[in-house]
Amino acid sequence: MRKPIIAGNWKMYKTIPEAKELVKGLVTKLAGLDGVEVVFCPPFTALSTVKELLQGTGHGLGAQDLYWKEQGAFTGEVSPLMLKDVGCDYVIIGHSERREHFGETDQTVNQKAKAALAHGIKPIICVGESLAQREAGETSALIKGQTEKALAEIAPSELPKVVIAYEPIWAIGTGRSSTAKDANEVIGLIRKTIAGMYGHDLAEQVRIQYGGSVKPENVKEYMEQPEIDGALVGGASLEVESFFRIVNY
Ligand code: G2H
Repeated sequence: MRKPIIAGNWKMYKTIPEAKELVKGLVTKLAGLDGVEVVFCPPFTALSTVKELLQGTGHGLGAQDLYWKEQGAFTGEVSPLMLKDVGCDYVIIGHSERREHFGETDQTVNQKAKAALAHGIKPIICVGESLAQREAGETSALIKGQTEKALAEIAPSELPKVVIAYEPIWAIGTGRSSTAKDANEVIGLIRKTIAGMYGHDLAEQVRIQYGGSVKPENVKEYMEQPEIDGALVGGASLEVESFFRIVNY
């Protein structure tokens, strides 16, 4: 059985004192939580602080991006070695905001995913269609293509460490979420795509999250769907009470 995984993607929010307040509050409230893997994805600047606060809790730490080289003259970039050094268990790769504003492509997503795995960091790979693509009936082809390109050359032995997040772009931070049934359908397609590459048994081991305006009020519907194994939560992960309620769906 796949263990549900709920990750808070803080995006470009939270100073160090704010991060401390949020994580301290959540660690206290989540003590004893069982059955759900919780991952905190703060900005790079707060990774070290959050790691310290998570010691002994069992919760995971994730970064929001990485570069695929170990080191070098790449001003402004952060390497997998550095993420490992600070104690990251996960890294979000290919979020639509990075694809849209920072030139992320299916090819760079693939390079980053391979680099993360090579350093023992589990990638949370984001895929998702825009509203125009959905309305043009392109969702299935696009999602299949994004999934195949992201996973290219990833060894079968590494696949169970990969998490995929299906985030329809039109549902991100808009308050407009995909229906649970629609999300389940697309996530089923992602799993089928993975099965086409790696076989049914391995595809059954991959956890696939839904992301896009997940809130305490709607999380249960998503988590009840058979194909949905978790959530990638943005806005609603920034406050103790709302993220607590989501994780305790
Ligand atoms: C989608 C999600 C988290 P939000 O980007 O990755 O953000 O929950 O604010 O829509």
